[in-house]
Amino acid sequence: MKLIFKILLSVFVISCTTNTEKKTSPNEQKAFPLYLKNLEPDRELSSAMKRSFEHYEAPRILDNELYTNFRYTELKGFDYNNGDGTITRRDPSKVIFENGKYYVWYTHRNTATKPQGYPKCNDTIPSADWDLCEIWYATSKDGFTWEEQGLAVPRPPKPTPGHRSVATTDILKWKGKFFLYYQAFSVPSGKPSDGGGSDACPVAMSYSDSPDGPWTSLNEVVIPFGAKNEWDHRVIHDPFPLVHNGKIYIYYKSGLGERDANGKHWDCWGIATADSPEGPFTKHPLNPIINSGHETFLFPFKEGVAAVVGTDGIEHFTIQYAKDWVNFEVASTTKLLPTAGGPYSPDAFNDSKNADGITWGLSHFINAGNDWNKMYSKLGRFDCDLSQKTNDPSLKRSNVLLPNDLFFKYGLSKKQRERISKENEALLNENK
Ligand code: AAL
Repeated sequence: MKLIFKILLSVFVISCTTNTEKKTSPNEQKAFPLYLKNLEPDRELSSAMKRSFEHYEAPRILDNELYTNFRYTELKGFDYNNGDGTITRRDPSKVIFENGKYYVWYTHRNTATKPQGYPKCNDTIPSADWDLCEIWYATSKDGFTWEEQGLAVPRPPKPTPGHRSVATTDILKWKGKFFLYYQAFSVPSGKPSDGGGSDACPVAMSYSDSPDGPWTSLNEVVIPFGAKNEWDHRVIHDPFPLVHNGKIYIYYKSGLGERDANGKHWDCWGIATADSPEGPFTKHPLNPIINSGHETFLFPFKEGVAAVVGTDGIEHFTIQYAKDWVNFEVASTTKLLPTAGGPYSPDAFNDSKNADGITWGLSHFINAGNDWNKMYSKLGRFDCDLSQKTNDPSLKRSNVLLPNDLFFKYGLSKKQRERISKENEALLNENK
């Protein structure tokens, strides 16, 4: 079906874009046909139908390689102290396959108390879920049951960046060696810093000959803050390394503009590239290159790169694609996306010109115990069909029915009910 459709579609699109004859005007043309095979090449189309054929890879969701829904599975092998908030595991790296098993690295916190916020924190009490953390790792034979291996990157001694917390890591394999990039906090998250950032940290790196370590810290920042009035002045978050055209591409997030009514900066993503893992990294002149997604992850797909753009921003809950690795276009919209996903991306480092895509990875679930007074996060597994080779129609279904009570869980606030009753009263008074 896919091949026939693609042939039909290419004939139609070519005729649309190259047809120099005057198109039939809408009034003269017949109704849109029941089957696409009867679609007239010179037909005048509405914006929506034009977009269906020209913007998206395919007008029907089942034929769109960059659409998927997501399925989730609880992981075995991680203990969370009965969810008392003292242990957290979050922000998993990409998953890699080495030595006959899967590896993942993540932010690990094990503190005497749950996070207490700033300035209640101190040298043993965390301000946030990712404060006073280290980078730990785990291995697995099947991606469902994991064996925690323990510490990979500790907090370095003062004054090395990261002495307060090392968090939100990702892995690069380059010329047979392994590199972990991570956020290097020198102050507790929540402490206002230069330019109003309260989650301020640059990116640092440690390296090893083996995924099992030992890891040696470069002991310096590799992706620095932007200058005072630059978009990425406040934070450099979520380093995400991939290999493209013989270079290292690190996608990262920062937040620009004033905080909005919900206290949010405008989350955007940029690229920093280098010829070697320790840098120097050059920030792309077109940065920012993704306009949304506090939680976004990427993977090489065909000759380009895809981005799963999660929470926040005008294009949140979209899957995007950049054939040139810089200019992203929305490829599909979807729901229940992985938060802070770390995909198993076999082509992450092999500079493929026809990368297959992904079918699973790990993500995190914040407030895992549904009790903000015991704030901790846990890791989970997601599965999807964002792969050229895989063809799972159930993962292309769009009408994923959510439990009805989930909708009523997100009810109106007292203030919203008061606004509505005032509107009702005003309407009744107008019509007395
Ligand atoms: C994550 C990431 C960064 C932030 C915090 C931990 O989702 O955005 O790492 O600092 O939240």
